[in-house]
Amino acid sequence: MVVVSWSDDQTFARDAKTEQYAALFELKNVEQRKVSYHFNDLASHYHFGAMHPMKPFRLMLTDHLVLGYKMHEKLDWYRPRRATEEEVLEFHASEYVDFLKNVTPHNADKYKDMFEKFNIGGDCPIFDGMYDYARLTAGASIDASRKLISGVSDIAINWSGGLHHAKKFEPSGFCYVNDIVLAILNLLRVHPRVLYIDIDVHHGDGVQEAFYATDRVMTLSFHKYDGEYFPATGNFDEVGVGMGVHHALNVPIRDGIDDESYIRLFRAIVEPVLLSYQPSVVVLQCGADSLGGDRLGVFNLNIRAHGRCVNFVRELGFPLIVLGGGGYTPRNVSRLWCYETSVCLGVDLDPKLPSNIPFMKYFEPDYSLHPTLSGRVENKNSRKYLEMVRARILEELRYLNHAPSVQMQIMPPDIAGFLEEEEKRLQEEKQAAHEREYRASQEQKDAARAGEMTD
Ligand code: V1D
Ligand code: CA
Repeated sequence: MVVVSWSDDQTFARDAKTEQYAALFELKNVEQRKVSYHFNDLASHYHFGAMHPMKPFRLMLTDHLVLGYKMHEKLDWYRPRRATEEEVLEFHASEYVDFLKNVTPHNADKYKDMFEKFNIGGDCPIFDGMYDYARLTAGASIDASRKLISGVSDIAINWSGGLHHAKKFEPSGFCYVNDIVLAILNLLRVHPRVLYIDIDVHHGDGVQEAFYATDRVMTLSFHKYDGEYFPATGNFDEVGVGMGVHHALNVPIRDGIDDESYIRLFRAIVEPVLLSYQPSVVVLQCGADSLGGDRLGVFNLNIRAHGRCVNFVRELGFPLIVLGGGGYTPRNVSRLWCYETSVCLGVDLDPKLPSNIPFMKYFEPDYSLHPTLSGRVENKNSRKYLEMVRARILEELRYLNHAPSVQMQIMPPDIAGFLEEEEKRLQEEKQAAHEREYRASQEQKDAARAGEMTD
């Protein structure tokens, strides 16, 4: 039995069965991992509208903090391209992409009849450069997935991504193109199983829906749920369908959860999910609206607690894509994602913000990386409730007592064609590896026999 050190206080043992499924990707020493940062500054210049809570400017603030702390010296820094139309079409319907491509605030009148059909309105307005913005954010996530696939990066960060609500046929919840689904589809060309974890305060419904019928992706979302809070989905009973049954997990949380309860719940769920599902790559959506003091959020988390969840996943050692998401108090969003960049790098930052950064006024009066954000909302999550949540998820996991096959019998039609070729290649690779192993063992035996004869 090989014992893999997982983190300071955790040890995971690999038995023969785990070994059998874990052969495709080597776990590296977490401190040696290469981290890439995918950000096109153009994405931070778009405006959803004066009253709209989504402010791409938060990305510029994040960028200034990351540069101010000089983390760019330790990161592989990329300025990604826009996703191509062809790439966007890997998930989104052509009718919807045509609409996104053509509509502008200036010609909106011409398209008015389509607004209801395409869910255009308060949450998802038509704004200048909307499609360009969506393609920039998606291009960054696709590039991040490519860096993992090629092995150039072990961790790839895109804070402009994580737009988890976008659907195949329509935008939703400030998200127009689902960069996460596009990145995961790309990972599935090579990786047998993808684990998607979502710590945005909202349910990751768009990603869940896209992979609801496959066992190649497990979606796990932690979110506020009361049946009304946007998007009003994500109760325990959404577990997947067909081949995907038991591969969607939802952790419904009440208002005001605090640091300790959240971290405990996160670890208590993520650890067994990993053991049961055995992914070969992890995608983590780090929505910053789960912080205390968020304009739309209702939790009580501090920056360190949110970062502890990221660190917990990082320490597992899997290839990892780290994405942004929601977050509506820009000064805290930028602090969080700067801090989480340092977590990915495994470096410590001075809690006092660097003094040489633009927009310093945003960080008044404390100029700290870790302002107190907790304690503003009453915690409605009793111990008993959280214990029940944990037990419900573990119960669901019992159905997953083995890693699902790499082979898929039934796939959603749009994903199936896309993956067929990769599946074949993967099987051939496995067969070739088996044959190599067999030949090597025969050669060893032959050599031993030859040795016996000469002794
Ligand atoms: F407060 C607003 C002002 C202007 C426009 C929209 C809003 C707003 C606040 N909250 N919109 C919402 C949520 N929408 C509703 C609608 C009411 N209808 C019946 C639905 O409650 C949408 C919240 C979206 C959250 C997005 C996200 O944080 O999860 C995200 N993640 O990645 C990117 C965004
Ligand atoms: Ca979530």
